[in-house]
Amino acid sequence: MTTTLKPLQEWVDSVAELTQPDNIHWCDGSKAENDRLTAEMCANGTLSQLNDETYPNCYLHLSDPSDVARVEHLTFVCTAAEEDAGPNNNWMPPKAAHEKIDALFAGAMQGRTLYVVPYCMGPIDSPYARLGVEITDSPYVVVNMRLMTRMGKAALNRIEKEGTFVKGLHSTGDLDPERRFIMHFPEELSIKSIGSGYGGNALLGKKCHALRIASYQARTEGWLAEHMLIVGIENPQGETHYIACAFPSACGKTNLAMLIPPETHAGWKVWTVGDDIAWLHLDDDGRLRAINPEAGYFGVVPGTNEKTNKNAFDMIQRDTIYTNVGKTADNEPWWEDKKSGTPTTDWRGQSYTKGNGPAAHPNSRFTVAATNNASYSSLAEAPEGVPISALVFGGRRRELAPLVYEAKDWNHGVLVGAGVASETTAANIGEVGVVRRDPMAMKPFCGYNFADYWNHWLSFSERSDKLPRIFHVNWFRQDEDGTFLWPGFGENLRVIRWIIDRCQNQADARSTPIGNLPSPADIDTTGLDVSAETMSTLLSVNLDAWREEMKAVGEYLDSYGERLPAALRKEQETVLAELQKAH
Ligand code: SAT
Ligand code: MN
Repeated sequence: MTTTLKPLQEWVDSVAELTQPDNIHWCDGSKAENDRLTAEMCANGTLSQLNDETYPNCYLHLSDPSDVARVEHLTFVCTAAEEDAGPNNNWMPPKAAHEKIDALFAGAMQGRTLYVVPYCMGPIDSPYARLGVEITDSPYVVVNMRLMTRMGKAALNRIEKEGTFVKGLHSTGDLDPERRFIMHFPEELSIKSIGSGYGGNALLGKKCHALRIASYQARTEGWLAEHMLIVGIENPQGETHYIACAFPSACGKTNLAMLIPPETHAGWKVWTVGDDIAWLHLDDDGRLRAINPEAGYFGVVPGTNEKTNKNAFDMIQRDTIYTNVGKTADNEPWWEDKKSGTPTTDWRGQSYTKGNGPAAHPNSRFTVAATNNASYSSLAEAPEGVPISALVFGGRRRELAPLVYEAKDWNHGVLVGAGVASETTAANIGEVGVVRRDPMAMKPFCGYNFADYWNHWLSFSERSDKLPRIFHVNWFRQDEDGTFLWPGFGENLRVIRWIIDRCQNQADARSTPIGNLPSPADIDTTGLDVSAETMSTLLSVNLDAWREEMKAVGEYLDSYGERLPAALRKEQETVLAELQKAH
């Protein structure tokens, strides 16, 4: 297989000349190709097969111990003008960036095979889908891309028809963090990544293309590429409402996308459309519609069990690639909070000893096709996507942010999103548990200046009067002893119900300076072991603390200088003034 598309063939030729591979292979996405690559990786130790009786068709990959998460400090957005990348991104001039990274690519594929991976982000027949080609020297990346995207022949056919595609060049290089860079050239629709084999750094269709490049493209084309799960909530009457929720990495998007209703909620069903990324478009009627550009899940393994996420637990019993988990003596995968089995080997491949760190890395991952998920929505492949009733922002915050509140209107909702703060997680190399601003959960993923991004968000209120309402949730409130106040997981459906009822004008709320909150009585707590006092803590607004928060949000917005939209500043001033008046 090669291609009839000249620019694609020329690009592959020029990359081969630079990187000097021994072989070139064009991926067709077939099972036979996948089986062959898997067998080769098992033979050379890149993969090992897990217990085929209890975990059929499951494999374990252990990455280099220095290569287990995204690397925001080595991730660059290289626009011609520095201000276009904004204070939210690391920046390098495109020419300097190409020179720096091309020097690392020179000869990098000697002794290796260069794989050409054509892929489609979104249902293959969707007008909203976008195409890409990743060149990589990692067969692990190829088999992951096959699960995470529509990869192979059908994608190449569409690329040849349309002629436009995002170019992604990847090599694992020598895995030295000193020679690791993830560079984006949004003006050229291209990506270059070297020195890492880990998910978000190496599976270029995901964060690099579907968020950083796509967010840039979306702004010029009038849509949104967001770090959001998409989930359908079906009530006992059979009506389904879709919501899209933006939470930072490793804050429970996969769990919410696959939620199992609690026993008290007979007749309710939850349908997964996507667990990480949403592409949102206004349709001809002015309704916001979402597609999931991905075809699989790259989820956090630790904490997954029959109680926290039974759908995920079940779907990773087969056809799954595990990365950086531990193993039992029976060659089964093991992770913290799995609730069964005993680890004998840890994620470094060393024998497991208690007190010597976790068996599974906190950012260990599963890769699995979406079709393995029992709650996979029948509309997940719909070319036109699903209509969105509510957008929900959230973060991981021990204090301050209530369980749920509703923005007063769209523009206030943009401020709520812009002000999101969350504790950092193991999904990025760096300190864990530090509160930082993570607007719209897009801090690591917005491919251009946040000031322009907020302006783009604000522009939607002029384009439609049928926009979804905007909410903020926080499942992670704790008391002074560090105990979680809200049970979370399946019980979050109780909060989602209030959100959907609000969208239908069927639920009450009280107005406060930060937005509209339910009274404790508005959230159904039947059968739940949460005291009235706790509910009132979860649903209260600490005016003193919020005044400080709103001032801090103002200072954060100031750091975007002249480009900050005046309308966003006005929203912040209004909320602060109301908080001051309420004193
Ligand atoms: O590494 S990924 O970016 O793919 C996962 C995540 O951090 O959200
Ligand atoms: Mn994510």
